[in-house]
Amino acid sequence: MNQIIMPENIFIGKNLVGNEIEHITRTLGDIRSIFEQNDRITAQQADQTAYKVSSYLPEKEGTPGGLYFGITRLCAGLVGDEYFMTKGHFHANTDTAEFYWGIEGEGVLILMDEQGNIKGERMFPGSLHYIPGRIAHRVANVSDSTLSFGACWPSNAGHNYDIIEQNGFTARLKKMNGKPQLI
Ligand code: M6P
Ligand code: ZN
Repeated sequence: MNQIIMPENIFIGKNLVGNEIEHITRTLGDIRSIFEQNDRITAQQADQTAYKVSSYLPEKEGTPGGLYFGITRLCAGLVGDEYFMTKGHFHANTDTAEFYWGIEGEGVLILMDEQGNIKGERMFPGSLHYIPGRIAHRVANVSDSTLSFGACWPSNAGHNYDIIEQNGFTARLKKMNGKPQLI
């Protein structure tokens, strides 16, 4: 009774650890189709990690009112002139929003509305990003080291990857004259 206990899962430094944390890895081969010059990904590079996501999903997927928490670690690199990036998605439950925040490294959060209008927000340690419903979101690493960012989203948001798989984003984040540009 009236006990004070240790939490099961902790966010320590840049790591999310605990028995209930789920870890997924996406290799360059897994996300090959998102890159314009994907023929540049060699068989050897296909096994290379592009990013890892650690998530705490304390509610059953689809539960209204619940929240999920994730840390994504995105490696540095280029496929041709395009920065390593996450797959990107709309939410299946279209009106649900999400927070992203920068933890380590430098990146750009690419936001696209349903009409295809694009906006990029600089991501850096401490940057905070509100992603409203009906906005597709993807993060690119524009630095030479790992980019880590946090995410918090509703447990009934879901992921819709199909629209992005079919049409992509209307602009790509490319390294042009040494600088990131949305083209
Ligand atoms: C964040 C959250 C997750 C998402 C992950 C990777 O942690 O938005 O829901 O899965 O980034 O992004 P994606 O699913 O687009 O590859
Ligand atoms: Zn999302």
